[in-house]
Amino acid sequence: MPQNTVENTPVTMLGLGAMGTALARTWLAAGHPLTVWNRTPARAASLAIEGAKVADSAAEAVAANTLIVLCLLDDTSVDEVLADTDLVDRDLVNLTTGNPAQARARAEWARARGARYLDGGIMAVPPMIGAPDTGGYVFYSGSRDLFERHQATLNVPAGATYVGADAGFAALHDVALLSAMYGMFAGAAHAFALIRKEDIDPAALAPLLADWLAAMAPAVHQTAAQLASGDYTEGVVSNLAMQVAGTPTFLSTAEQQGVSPELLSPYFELMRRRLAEGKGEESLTGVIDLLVH
Ligand code: FVH
Repeated sequence: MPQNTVENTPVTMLGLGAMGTALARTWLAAGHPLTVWNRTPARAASLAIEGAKVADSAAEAVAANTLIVLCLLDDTSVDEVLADTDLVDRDLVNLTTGNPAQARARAEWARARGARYLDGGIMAVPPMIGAPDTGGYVFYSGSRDLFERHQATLNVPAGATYVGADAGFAALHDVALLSAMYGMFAGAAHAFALIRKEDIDPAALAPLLADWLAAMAPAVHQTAAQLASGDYTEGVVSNLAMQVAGTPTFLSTAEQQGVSPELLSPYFELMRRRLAEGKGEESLTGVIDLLVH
């Protein structure tokens, strides 16, 4: 096994889309010898000028280095790109977005081909790569040994956060956080819709929304504590009964403003179901139990 340091670990990068190119550029800038390959060769041109070696095939790129990073469109493209490569004794780090089952299957697939495997979930958009102050990072799961061996190199584009030996955990954390993000976007969309036809500047609402969401976000810590203790009434300030009593106000306001309640209604329905189970003194944590089959 070669001695790897952040200064000199050579990296092979497969996939030079928006994200792959951003990742590759940080390794080049940090002085890592870099070999790249992309299905459409033109996308490698700027990296070649910056010092990357451009391989003629994925097989040639995989043969060039031990550490192979993939950032492709989806799991199918990973299959296609690696089909004719020799992965024996390679360290495969797959940053292609996928679901947990795909990650676990890919880990087995890699093991069967003689490779070590780490899966990754990128919590960043391309401009956040190589920009530590922007808060981007990458979840990793799979072989802990592999993570520790390459941690310094993986830290170059964005903070590397290991979340477990189960190869599916990076994808699961990724999807969990992004799901919460979509819930937030859904709430914000409803809020903007409510003021859409009024003489209220969306630019004036935006900072109020951002501050309010930031103020409410720490509530997830109480949710986690309640899930751990099993007592969903612990420390409750605004109980479920009170919150359900308030839902008609939200629905009537939506109606008055000519706004569809379709983003809010499913959540309100779950709150009502939990209340109907006699859990009025709880927080909203009980909704989680209704979601899990
Ligand atoms: N960009 C983003 O904001 C998000 C942030 C979070 C993580 N995602 C995931 O990163 C993966 C790559 O995303 P990307 O932004 O680089 O995507 P594209 O710019 O569309 O590039 C796609 C690359 O995949 C290659 N590719 C697609 N299909 C195939 C195939 N069948 N065989 C070989 N390569 C394939 C494509 O090649 P080309 O079109 O240039 O020839 C690009 O290199 C992704 O999982 C995001 O979910 C990004």
